[in-house]
Amino acid sequence: MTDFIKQAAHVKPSANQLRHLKETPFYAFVHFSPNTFTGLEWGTGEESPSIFNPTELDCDGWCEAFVSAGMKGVILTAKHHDGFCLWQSKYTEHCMKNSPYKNGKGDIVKELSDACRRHGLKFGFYLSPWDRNSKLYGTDEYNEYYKNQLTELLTNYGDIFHVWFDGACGEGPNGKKQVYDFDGFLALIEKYQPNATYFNDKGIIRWCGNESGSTRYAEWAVVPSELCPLNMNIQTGAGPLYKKGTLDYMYNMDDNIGALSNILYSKGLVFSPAEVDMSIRPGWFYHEDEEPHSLERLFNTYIHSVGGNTTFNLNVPPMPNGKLNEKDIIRLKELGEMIKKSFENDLCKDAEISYLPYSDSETQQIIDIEFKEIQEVKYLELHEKIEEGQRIENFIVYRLDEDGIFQKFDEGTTVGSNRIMKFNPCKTNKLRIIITSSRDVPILDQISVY
Ligand code: OTN
Repeated sequence: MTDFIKQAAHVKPSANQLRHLKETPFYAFVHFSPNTFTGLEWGTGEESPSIFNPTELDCDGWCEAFVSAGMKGVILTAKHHDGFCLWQSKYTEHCMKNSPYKNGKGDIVKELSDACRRHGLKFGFYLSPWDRNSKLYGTDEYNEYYKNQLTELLTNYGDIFHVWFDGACGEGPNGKKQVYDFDGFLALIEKYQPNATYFNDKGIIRWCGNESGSTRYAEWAVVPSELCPLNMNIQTGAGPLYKKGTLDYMYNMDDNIGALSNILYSKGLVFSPAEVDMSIRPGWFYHEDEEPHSLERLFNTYIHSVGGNTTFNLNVPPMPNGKLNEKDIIRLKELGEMIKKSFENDLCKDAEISYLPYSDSETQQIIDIEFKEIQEVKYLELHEKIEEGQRIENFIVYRLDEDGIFQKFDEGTTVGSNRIMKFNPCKTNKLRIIITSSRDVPILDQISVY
């Protein structure tokens, strides 16, 4: 068993995953399609291209708002479930060619990807595998159609940092079932954008398992290779019995998928960090009767996602005129200011940090952080050297009180690429972190206190 635990501690990220975690922990999702004009969340595919006409499209304004929030990238729904393509596709008429925007010459993908470069943001796209417009859907020919569209997006708009494959599909038993050539899709990314990551239920970047922004108490980037997407049948018990000797009982919405109890019987472990995808408003698309979520909710989601070993993909839906709603622009600016203000003064810069053994086991460690004077402490930020694997299982934080006694102050589980602990503010001149459990020698490459 201990050998297996050590193996689990050495499952490492790819260069693309490491770059994604380090360079784009927080990015914007932009849901923009005929749904913006119909008020639907799942378009029927019967919408006329003539309704898609964002007369005041302002991609620079979008990017300014995203930059103000501290976001590092943007992902556009280039094609949502309704099948309408926000670019000039050679493979369908259900695209910008037949939109009145710029008299059929418009290309939203180009306008946004160009604006991203002007504002120092990375660009990515969402291409819905589910397509309610294409008559090919449900046949092998659809895979060729989809791969042609994917190739257009991968080759005509510059560097792509992230490709987003939504797993949603509403086709019921009487609907057209599509068997996707996912290996073929991924081969195109490898061929044309080898530095890009991709998102799906269990991929290079894994779905966190909900769309409300809630995060796991302990988020492991190292999970069983058998992790399967949510299987509603198993959920409702209507599905097949679990196949003996498999992990069919465990799927991507489970809470503790990376815990030892779940990885122990795995046939293999993979590095697959989670992404938290959530919308700034109740809907993914713009609805004028909705309001943006509170600053507190968005900030706490940031703390628990970016500071919970995941990335945060926050959706901001443009209005039919092509601009962001002023309330969303203000909320994004407020969020960026709160993040900046909360983490701009690292008290560890002037502190003395010492490492001491806690026991005969090198997987337990004491880290003392001594400030030159009494400080008010609100946040602790820890980063494991994730390129060496994710290891820390549990840690306890103590503060030295006015009587010189260490008082237990907080306790955490996983750390990973980033763990932010938010404390009830307290005054102390010394913190002690005891790493009580780790899968191998813990290696931290950042300790910050704010
Ligand atoms: O009805 N749904 O499709 C649905 C309801 C609640 C939450 C998610 C979904 S779809 C779900 O979206 C995820 C991204 O947010 C992933 O793409 C999953 O594969 C997909 O099933």
